[in-house]
Amino acid sequence: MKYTLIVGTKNWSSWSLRPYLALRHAGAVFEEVVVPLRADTTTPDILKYSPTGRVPALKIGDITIWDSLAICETLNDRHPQAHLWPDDAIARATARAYAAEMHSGFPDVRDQLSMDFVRRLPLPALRDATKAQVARILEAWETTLSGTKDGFLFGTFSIADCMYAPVVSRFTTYGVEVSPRVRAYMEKMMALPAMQDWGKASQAEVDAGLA
Ligand SMILES: N[C@@H](CCC(=O)N[C@@H](CS)C(=O)NCC(=O)O)C(=O)O
Repeated sequence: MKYTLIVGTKNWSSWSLRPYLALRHAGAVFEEVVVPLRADTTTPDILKYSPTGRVPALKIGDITIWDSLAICETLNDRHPQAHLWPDDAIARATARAYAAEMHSGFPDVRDQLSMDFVRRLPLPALRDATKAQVARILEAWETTLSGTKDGFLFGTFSIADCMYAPVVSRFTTYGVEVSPRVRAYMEKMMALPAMQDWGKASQAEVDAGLA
C-alpha cells in the first residue's frame, strides 16, 4: 500500500524527523507532503491530512496514522525485517522505555533548544529544569551506549535512535558539551544518509527563506 508521510518544515519539525528516519531505515518507498510551520495557514493545512492538527502523520492507502511514536510502532509491525526494535526482549522493553521517556518528556529542552537543523547557534542561558533534562539525556545515552558495540543506543539502529535524533540535532546546533562517547554517537547519527538528506532539504528551506 502506498505511503505518504506528512511532515512540517524540515528545519524545525523535530517530531517529523522521527518517522522519516524509521521509514528510511525500513527501506520503504514513500511520498512526502511538507506543510509549512509557523504560518497562518499551518493548522488548516495540517487538518487536511491529520485530525490532530499536528504533524507527522502517515497515510497508508486510505488510513491515517498520526503521532510520531504510533507511526514508528506501525512501521515496526509492517516491516519486521527492518528490526526497528531490538530483537532481545529485555533490550526491546528498555528501548521502549527510553523512547517513551523522550516522547512524553523534556519540555524545557524542547522550549529552550528548539530544533534548527542546519543553523549553529549560541547556547542560551539554560534554566535549571533545562539543565537537569540535558543531564538526564546525556546520562541515558551514556548508559545505553556503554552496553553496546555498534554505536547506536541499542546496538543496531532502532526506534530509540529515531526518537532521540532531533536531540542529536539540537545538541549539535547549540554546541552542548558532551563526552567523547556521546560525541561519537552524535557524529554517527548526523552522518546517516537519511539525516544528511533531511539536512539538505532543511538547508533548501533556509535558502528559500522558509525556515
Ligand atoms: N506528540 C506528537 C507531537 C507532534 C507535534 O507537536 N508536532 C508539531 C510540529 S514538530 C506540530 O504539528 N505543530 C503544529 C503547529 O506548529 O501549529 C507526535 O509525537 O507526533
